[in-house]
Amino acid sequence: MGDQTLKDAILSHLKYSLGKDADHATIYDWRVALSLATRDRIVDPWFQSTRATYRAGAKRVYYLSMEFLIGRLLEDAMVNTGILDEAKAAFDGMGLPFDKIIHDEPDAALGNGGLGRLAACFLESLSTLGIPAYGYGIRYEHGLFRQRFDHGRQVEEPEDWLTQEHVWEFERPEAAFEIGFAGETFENGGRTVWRPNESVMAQAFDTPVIGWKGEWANTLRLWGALPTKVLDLGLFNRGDYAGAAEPEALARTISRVLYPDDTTDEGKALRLKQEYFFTAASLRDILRRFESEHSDLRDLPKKVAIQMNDTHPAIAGPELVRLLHDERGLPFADAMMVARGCLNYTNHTLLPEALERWSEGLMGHLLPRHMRLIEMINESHSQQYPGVTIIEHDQVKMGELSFVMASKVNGVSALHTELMKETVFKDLNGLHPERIVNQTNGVTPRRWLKTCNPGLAGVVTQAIGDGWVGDAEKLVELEPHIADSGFLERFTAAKRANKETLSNWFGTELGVKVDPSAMFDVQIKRIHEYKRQHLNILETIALWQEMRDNPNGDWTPRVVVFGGKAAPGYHFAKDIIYLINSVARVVNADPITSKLLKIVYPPNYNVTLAERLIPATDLSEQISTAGKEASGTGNMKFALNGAMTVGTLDGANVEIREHVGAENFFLFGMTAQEVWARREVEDHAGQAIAADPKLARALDSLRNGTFADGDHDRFRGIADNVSGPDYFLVASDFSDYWRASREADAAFRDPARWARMTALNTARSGWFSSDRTIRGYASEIWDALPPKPLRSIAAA
Ligand code: BZD
Repeated sequence: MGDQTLKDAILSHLKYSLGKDADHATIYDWRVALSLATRDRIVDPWFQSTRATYRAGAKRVYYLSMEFLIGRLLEDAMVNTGILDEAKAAFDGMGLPFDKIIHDEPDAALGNGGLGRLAACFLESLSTLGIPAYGYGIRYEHGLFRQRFDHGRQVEEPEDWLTQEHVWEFERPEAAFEIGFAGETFENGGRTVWRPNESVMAQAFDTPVIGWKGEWANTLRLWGALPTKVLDLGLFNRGDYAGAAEPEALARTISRVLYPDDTTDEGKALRLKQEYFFTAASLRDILRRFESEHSDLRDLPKKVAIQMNDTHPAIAGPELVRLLHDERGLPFADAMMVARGCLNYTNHTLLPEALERWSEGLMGHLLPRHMRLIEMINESHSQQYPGVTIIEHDQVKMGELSFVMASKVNGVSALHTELMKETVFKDLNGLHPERIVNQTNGVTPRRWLKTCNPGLAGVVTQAIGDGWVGDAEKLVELEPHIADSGFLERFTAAKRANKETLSNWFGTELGVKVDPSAMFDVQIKRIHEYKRQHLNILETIALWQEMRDNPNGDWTPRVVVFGGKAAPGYHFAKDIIYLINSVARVVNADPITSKLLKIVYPPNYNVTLAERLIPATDLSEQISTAGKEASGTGNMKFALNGAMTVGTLDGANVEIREHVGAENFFLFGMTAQEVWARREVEDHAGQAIAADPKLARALDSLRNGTFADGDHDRFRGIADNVSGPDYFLVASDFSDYWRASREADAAFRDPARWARMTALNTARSGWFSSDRTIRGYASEIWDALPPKPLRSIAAA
């Protein structure tokens, strides 16, 4: 490296790492060469970070998560190391298409949605703040499925990001642990010994995660499953080739695929194996590192903070007790104290069907020693605090187990944390009132403003300098500029340019022609009943019907955009997708409304698509039934990028509204308390429909075949649900949603007012930076500090 220019480094990698000469290099070759040249700039700060941590004897934070939804890494890494402009200039100079090269990178979708993306933002913020940390997870060969539409219906296809070499990772064959399952336990010399009868190797793959300004890098360590025994030579020699390869295939299954469901707890044995596999390997690694520096295990909580991202790594409680008590001989009570001193738990949902429970039978079979330890944990807790049990109806409740084994338990927004105390953890909170704390989620402003929206980021930087990138709360300095019409014009022009780019993309990629001056109204997230995409499409149908009645009315033209995947087994969610696509087909072909309304549903929503859509959005849809969305993080990304929100008082919407000002947020709908009361009203849906003819007509169109080639039954399920049980209160919130949407329309028709409101959203969203969230975890949960002051932070 040395003084080599970036261009030289790229050409050198092209030649010596890829064995290609510039005349024959493909886009892929250039992308890999650029990635390797960028990676080289990360390795030194990475080593220095490790050394600084070691030298300071600093406490390390370990973030255990089944999911890291990291997306593409190249552009973000170039932005954080400050080489983006130089890289672009190098490729421009060689006459090569820089954008195309960057967009060649596969999107690493090692997660389902918000929970996984939050983990990725946290890793970046931990590095930006210089807090020594490791992310631990699974190196899935196949991430979240690829979504395609076949005549409007979702089709799932396997995702295969690892068929190309993953250039960011370093394989660590020496960092491997044997992980056992099943078998038996016995007593030996006063200690319990677990002898598994099945095992796999967990092997580490490390990806450095560089922080803003390239000063600190932490490690994302993902475990891949390998067989302990590669080939059964005996079987092979007897000609049984399939049988001979079986151990390898079986072992690899554990890290083969990401479970694509984030709503229901399926309770499958392979899932429990995955959870134990990565948790056990991570704990082994954590103890190995601790023991190489320290001798007294009772000091573990001073040097180690472990965050369990939801209950997926909840087996960490019993496993850590096992490692300390069975394997290292600490008395059980001491092992419990040490384990609890290290562990913390974040809850991400109150939905009862998503709360993990494992049958005692399965747990006892796959992890016999852990099942016994869970019983002991349960006994010791209920002796001290009668009234709560971790095991109920032959099931282990992983939320309760995590709670009991954690020093701190946190929710992810103020409302969610309060509801946790009142509902799922009411009894435990009564016994341990100091344990639950709130840490409202955040998003990294590097990826979610600077990188994804360079136009708007440039306008912001021109006004207030670039200090906001490392300290997003500085965005409030934009407020005085909002009185300046020149600033507002530039702000609006940046949004307009993004909308033009997106319109072109809709045209070329999806064949839908949209008008960039229309309001871009976007709902992107997993498809769920509680997120209520069906409320959105019903309102869109009603709007279309009203527009047709009066095409010369004073309408605000809209482009309604949806993005999101449904879990493969979630039939109602798949019906919603089918409905949206069917409505889009009819509406987009209607000559009467063609200048007023378009519906676009690009398939395969992922991090990369979010980066494309969010900068071009005028109106962000955050319309979940109050009390159901733990936080939301998309809502924050939109506000940061100068979109207005139409939303309920749910999750972090509440805090976003407080920050940006009630007058800059389109609020509608019932509160969580009103939702509970409304469900008690007999025929609440029928009453709401009778009171709103627009809703009645929209529902009729689902039953009369308008969107189904005359097939009256195709969408009857959705119509009947909304008219009947309507647990998520689509009907009851419809009229108020309509009102708020028309208020948004009116505001949009006043461009000066709209510009002011959207700029205020950006100016006042800095608090939703994941840097602020991580500072909260560091001081209130982990007691972790950066070992050395970073220049970028000191300057901020
Ligand atoms: O976590 C989400 C919540 O629904 C959001 O409200 C919140 O903002 C984010 C981050 O805190 N939860 C998930 O994304 N959950 C999952 O993805 C998931 C995955 C596997 C199993 C269960 C849930």
